Parts: sequence; structure tokens; C-alpha cells
Amino acid sequence: MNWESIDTYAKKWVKEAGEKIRSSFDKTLDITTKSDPNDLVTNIDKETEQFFIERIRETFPDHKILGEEGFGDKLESHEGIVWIIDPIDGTMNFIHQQRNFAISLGIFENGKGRIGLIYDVVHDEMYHAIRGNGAFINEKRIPALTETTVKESIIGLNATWVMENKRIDHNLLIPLAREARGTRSYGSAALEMVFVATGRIDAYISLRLAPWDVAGGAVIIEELGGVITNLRGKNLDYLSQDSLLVAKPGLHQTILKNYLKDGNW
Ligand code: 2AM
Ligand code: CA
Repeated sequence: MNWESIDTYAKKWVKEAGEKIRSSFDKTLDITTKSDPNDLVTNIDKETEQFFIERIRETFPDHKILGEEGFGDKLESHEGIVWIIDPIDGTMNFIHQQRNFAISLGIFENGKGRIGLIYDVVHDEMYHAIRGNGAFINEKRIPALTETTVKESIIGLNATWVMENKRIDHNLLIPLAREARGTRSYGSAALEMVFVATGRIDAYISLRLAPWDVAGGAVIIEELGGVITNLRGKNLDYLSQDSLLVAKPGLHQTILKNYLKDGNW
């Protein structure tokens, strides 16, 4: 089985899952909370993850699965082929807005990203990449990323992090927010990563994300020459939660060196 045929299955299932999510808009959601009152999950998140797991297990019984809702495997390493799935990234948006959410899927081999798929369900836009083959929105190739300066950048950044006052490090984000051309917050890490990939924003920062929030986007970003690390400038391990800095080449290094280096992220 080669990557192109794995990708064909993955895309087909993502589209089918998207169709099911769109048809759920008319129905009443069953909403529950997870770690805190704002950490939401719906029956659609769970059903969508189970939909993927059934198909992957049937077609690729030796592949492993890491999914946000916990129906996959408990992984301690990235040995072999691992599907990293967020059935709905941006669940709060899904519930409140019925838009600004995505299905995020990364397929990794021995810890290395091979396939990234992010599906903006409402716009029927599939962002996709197979490592080494370029990145696309639907059929259209996305051009490689170019360098820019902080002054000319729009930075994806959640105001909640900047305002956080329990940890002094968060104040380091204030000069960055002030000196950038603008800041934006969309509430879906997967979409914010593809917005960096397509140049709609220039960088994206988060203080805490899980592997399923970032795995699909990472493959797409790297395929275009973008850089992805945690806020300490280290590679992500795609097994644990971590902070995130995704940016255009050059800008990534500038933000790390000039704004973030004194933080205990
Ligand atoms: P989710 O919708 O799949 O939960 C919101 O700014 C972004 O952060 C979304 O991608 C959201 O993913 C993610 N997110 C929300 N709460 C989180 C948490 N407690 N840990 C890690 N990521 C979280
Ligand atoms: Ca989710």
C-alpha cells in the first residue's frame, strides 16, 4: 500500500464524515463538558471519530489511531503508521456558530508526518498534502510561503492567553500583539494553521494544544516551507500537549528570538 492510495481512502472518509456533519445541523446536539465547563464535546464529535475508527480498522488493521475522543489506541510511541484524528477541531464554534470548525487528520510513519488533511466542512474546502508532493486546497496548488516582518504580519493569537495573569510569561505576548499589523482569533487550531499555509495570516501562536489539533496542519505547513515548533523552539512530539508557534520562514525565528525567548513556556 503506497501513500497515494492511503490518501485516497482518507480523503473519501473525510468527505463522507463532512457530509454527515453537515446533515447534523438540522438536528438537536447532545452537548456535554469534559475537563472544564468550557471544554465541550457533542455526540457528533464522538460519532465522527467512531466513523473513522471503524473504517481504518477494517481497511488498515495494522495501523494505529490517536483520536481526541479516546476511541482509538492508547499510544506511548509513534512506531508504525498512526492516524491522528480530531473529528471536529473548533467544537465551541461548531456548537455556537455552525462554522469555523474542521476535521483534522494527520497520518504519521514512525513519528514523521506523511499525509495532512484538513477539511473545512461548511465551505467544502479540503486542504491536503502528501509529504514531498506539494500542498493543495481542493485541486488548486498552494504556493510556497515567503518571508515577512512582524510589522507587516497578522498573527493568530487568542486574547485569553494574552490577558492571562497567573503567569508573567504571558505578558511577553503583549509587545508582539502590539507591534504586529493585526491579530486574529478563529478558535480552530487546524483552520488557523491552514490560514498560515495559505498566507491569510502569517503566524499562529497557542499555549496549549493536543497532537490531534496540530498533526494534519503540520504536514501541510512544512510542505510549504513554513516552520512549526513549540514556543521554546523545539520540535513537537505529537504524543503530548504542548505550546505551538507556526509561522512563515524567517518570521518564525524572529518571533522566537525577539519576543518569546525569556518565557517559561
Ligand atoms: P477543539 O475544538 O478540538 O477542542 C481553540 O482555540 C483551539 O484550541 C481549538 O483547536 C481547540 O480544539 C483547542 N483546544 C481547546 N481546548 C483545549 C485544551 N484544553 N487543550 C488543548 N487544546 C484545546
Ligand atoms: Ca476536537
